[in-house]
Formats: sequence, C-alpha cells, structure tokens
Amino acid sequence: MNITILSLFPEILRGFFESSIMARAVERGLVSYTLTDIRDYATDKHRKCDDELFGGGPGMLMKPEPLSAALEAAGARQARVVYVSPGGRLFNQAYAGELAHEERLILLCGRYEGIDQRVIDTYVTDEVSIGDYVLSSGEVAAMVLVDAIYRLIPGVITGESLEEESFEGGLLEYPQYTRPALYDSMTVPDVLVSGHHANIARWRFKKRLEKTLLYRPDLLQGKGLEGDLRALIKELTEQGGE
Ligand code: 9WO
Repeated sequence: MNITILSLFPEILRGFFESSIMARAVERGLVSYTLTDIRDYATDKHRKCDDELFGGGPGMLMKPEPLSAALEAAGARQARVVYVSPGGRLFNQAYAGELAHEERLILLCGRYEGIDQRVIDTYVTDEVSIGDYVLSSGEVAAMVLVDAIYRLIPGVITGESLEEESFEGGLLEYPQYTRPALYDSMTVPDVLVSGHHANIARWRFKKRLEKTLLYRPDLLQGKGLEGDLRALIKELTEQGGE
C-alpha cells in the first residue's frame, strides 16, 4: 500500500513514519509513503493557503487552489481520498480493515477551521472522524488512522498477536500479566500459572466478555449474546477459573 499524506506541517508526521514498526514495514516493501507539503502548491509569492470565510465567521479556511493542485499531483482521481474531520464517519476496526485493502490511500489533513467544501465535493471519497472531539490539527487524527490501518496489511504484524488483539473478534482484551508473579503484594490469577491451557482460554474469554459488557456493551449488539450473555458469564464462572 502507498499512503500519501497532504499536510501544511508534514514534519509532524515524519517521526511517526520513521518509527520502528512502520519503518520495518517500509523496509520490507509492505508500505510506502509520501509526505506532501500543501504549501508547495500555493501559487502566490506568500504561499498563502488560507483565507477568510465567505459569509463571515471566526477563523480562516484552507483555500481550494493549493489543495486541488496537491491532490491532482498525488493522483487523487485514481485513489481513495480520506479527509479527517470531526464531521465524518466514525472510524473503527472494521473501517480500518476496509481501508487496509486499498492499494493507494491519500489522507488530507485540515488546519484552521477546515477546508473549502468544493475540494471535499470534488476529491474526498471518505470523510472520517476518530471521535466526537475537535483536535488542534488533522495530522493527529491522520496518524491514528495510519497506525490502525497499516497494522492490518498482511505481513506487517504477526497473525497470532493481531488475532488476539482488542476488537479482533469484536471483544475487548483480557487482563494481561507478566513477571514478577508477586508485585507490590499483588499476585497473578492462579489459572494463568496453572499450565491448563483450556482453563486459561476459558478464563480469558470470560474476562473479555465481562470487560466488553462493562465498558462497551454496544460491541455485543447483534452477536446473539445479549440475552444469554449474563448466563454465559455465570456458567463460565461456575465452571472454574477465577
Ligand atoms: C473543525 C470543526 C469544528 C466543529 C465542527 C466541525 C469541524 N470540522 C473541523 C475541521 O475539519 N477542522 C480541520 C481539521 C482543521 C482544524 C483541525 N482539524 C481537525 C480535525 N480538528 N479535529 C479533527 C478531527 C479529525 C478526525 N476526528 C476527530 C477530529
């Protein structure tokens, strides 16, 4: 997959792309990326990329000409173009999986109060939100998207750890422990040091159900578990395993 990110501050993203796992994925040819400074496509001598809003209102808006020139240069008409915005479709693991199958992805990062609507109408295929809050920059949201997407590209992360991760299988992760077995008077659940793999798997599944029920019952909608969920947890608890 090739990821092109259009931004007024591409240097914010460079460190992220040069981080360990991403750098290894790039070295292995699984991912390639281009960081484009939108200001390079501004035509006036001051390289102006923003202007006041028609109809008035606070702040400035990103001008359409530099954006469309940068998008055309990036091949936007032959790619999936994602604009990260609070007003977009809510991003989640399934959406990340869908985007991970794209050969070419262009991410558009806004600044100021956003971008001219005509650019969205002409080029943007997906307006995506990472949550109901307004950030100081689109770059932060773009890094969240890239991090969630590139991990799902075959070969980037080993299959086993990916399979076990939160949201894979639609449940939150179980509690995890490592050495020492006794830390600050707190021990590790006996089942995890029992060596009984079936009991460990049952305990972990029960913990995933409990945590999902507590924090994200919405993830269980439509799983056919709603009615039986509590009974299932009770049954797992009675069968043993803490
Ligand atoms: C800001 C804004 C405020 C209220 C209602 C809608 C809004 N859209 C934007 C917007 O697109 N802002 C641009 C991108 C420019 C300013 C920084 N940007 C931004 C993106 N702030 N917050 C986000 C964002 C992106 C994805 N998910 C959540 C927030």
